Parts: sequence; C-alpha cells; structure tokens
Amino acid sequence: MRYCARMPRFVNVAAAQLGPIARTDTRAQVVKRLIELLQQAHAMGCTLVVFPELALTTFFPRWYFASSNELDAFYEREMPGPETQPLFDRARQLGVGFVLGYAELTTDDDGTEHRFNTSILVDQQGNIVLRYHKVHLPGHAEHEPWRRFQHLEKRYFEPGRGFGVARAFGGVMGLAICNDRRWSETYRVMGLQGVEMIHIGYNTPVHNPPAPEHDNLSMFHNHLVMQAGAYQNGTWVVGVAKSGCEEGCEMIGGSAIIAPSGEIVAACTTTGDELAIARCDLDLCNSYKRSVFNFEAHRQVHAYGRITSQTGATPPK
Ligand code: ING
Repeated sequence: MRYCARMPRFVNVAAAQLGPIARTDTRAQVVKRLIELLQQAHAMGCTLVVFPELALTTFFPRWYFASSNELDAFYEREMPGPETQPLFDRARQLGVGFVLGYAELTTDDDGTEHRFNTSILVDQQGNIVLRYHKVHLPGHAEHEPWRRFQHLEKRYFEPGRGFGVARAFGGVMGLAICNDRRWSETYRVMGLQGVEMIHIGYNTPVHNPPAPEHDNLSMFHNHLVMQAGAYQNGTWVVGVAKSGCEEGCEMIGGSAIIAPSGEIVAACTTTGDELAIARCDLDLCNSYKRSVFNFEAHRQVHAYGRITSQTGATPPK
C-alpha cells in the first residue's frame, strides 16, 4: 500500500490594504489601484486577494447627506458593472480570486430599493461564489453635528440577514465586514458551519466620538477581536483595512493574516496601499476543531439561551 502523503490544502493569500480613497477619486482610478495590487499579489504566488470594506469609494458614512441623489453615487447597482469589469477580467485572466467590499443598491421586482454594505468572494474563474450583507451596522441613523465626523451606517444601509459560508479555494470560506469583527457571534455562527478562513474588510477611524478614551487602543482592539475569533473557532482570519488620512479622518491600518492558533502570521506596517502575504495551510484548523474547540464534544447549548433570546443586557435587581 503506497503511502500517500496528505496533500496540504495551502491557499496563498494577500491582504490587499488600501490607503485613502478621496471623495473625488473615480471608480476607474480606484479599480486601477486594485488591479495593480492584484497583479503584484499574483506575481508573488497568490491565488486569493482580499480587498477592504467599501473598497470602491471613500467612506461616505462619515458625512450627512440630506438628499439621496448625492448619496446614490456611492452605490453600485450591478456587480460587475462597466467600471469594475476590468478588475474581474484581469483577475480571471491571472487565475486569481478576490474579496471586494462595496456599497450595493438593489431593487426588488416590486421596485423596493435595498442598500447594503456588501462583500463578495469571487473564485479563480471569476464567479461570485459568496455574497454577504453586513449585519452589525455601527454608528447612528440621524445627523449628530456634535461629532467631529458622522458614522451614519445605520442610515445608509440595511442590516444583512446572516453569516453564510461557501466551499472555495479548497476549503470553507466566510465573509464578515468591519464592525462584525467585534462581535463574537459573527465568528461562532460561521464556526458552526465549519468555516476555515474568514475575510473581513474594515474602515476603522482611530477616533470614536462616543468613546475617545478608546482611541489609543484602536489597533489593540482591532487585532484582539480577530485573533480571539480565529482561535475560538479554529479558523484563519484575514483582516484588511482601508487606512490613512481619508478626507481628514485618520483610519487605522494593521491589516493582518491570522492563523487558527490566533497568531498573526503576516501584517501591514504602513497606512497606504500594501500587501501582506501568507501561505495558509487550511489543515491547521483541524487540531483546534478536533480538540479544545470540538463544538460537538464540548458546547453546552442548553446554557446559551440568552444569546439569541434577548438583545440588551438584563442585570439582576
Ligand atoms: N467601523 C468601525 C469598526 O467597527 C467603530 C466603527 C470604530 C466602532 C471604533 C468602534 C470603535 O471598526 C465600521 N465601518 O464598522
């Protein structure tokens, strides 16, 4: 009986961090940057390139728009559309898949419009194999002029319905977006679907107006939650920033590729367009999923009822 070594399930992944996108930058100018990063990643042996949240435009929820016509310009009505087709074409030509975050405007058959903060996973043949609508929308819904800048995601987007996964790149892939990464439920719901690699784009200002005392911990909190999510669910996590001073708002970088151990194996060190690359062995998930986080063997679901039966906390009298 010939010994057949386990064929490792490696995915060579690039976290493709973006520097600022100006309000006046056109889709064409941004797509050019994305293609440049994708080509560099391909040249360095990557088959999957992960772009940030809202990677086609500036982070427009930082402003209050009274009317929707100015606002609508930030959304994509089709994906790919004429301006993003070149990215899909180049990626397919190079045999590289990618994750792309963007603002999505869809219209139901009855004409109802829906606006989502969306992320898609595109495979090496250019097929969209997973589409995700951001569940945890931070910030506020009304104009709050006291803030140095707004954070109107609750006004400009609807929350998504859940966290799905898809088989691609030889494993089980999942998507989340920005604020989602701060909530342990995000990782666990995908962990319960056997996820092995979660891609999370983010646009995170250094300053958080309601809690300025947290500002100096913004990078610590960024890595803390993704490292915990990775370890507690035995999955890789790829976190990718839109960073730098964007329209006067300082945003953290810190893009990182995190192993199921919780260790950071690659990270960006600038706040511009930058690649962090790692050869990710998806089978490194196994020892966590089969031991300390063997959900079937260890979870005590009867004790977890509050997690889905209530929203806010109810302290004792
Ligand atoms: N941005 C931020 C994030 O969750 C935020 C919002 C900033 C929350 C700082 C808490 C502290 O990373 C988005 N886009 O969700």
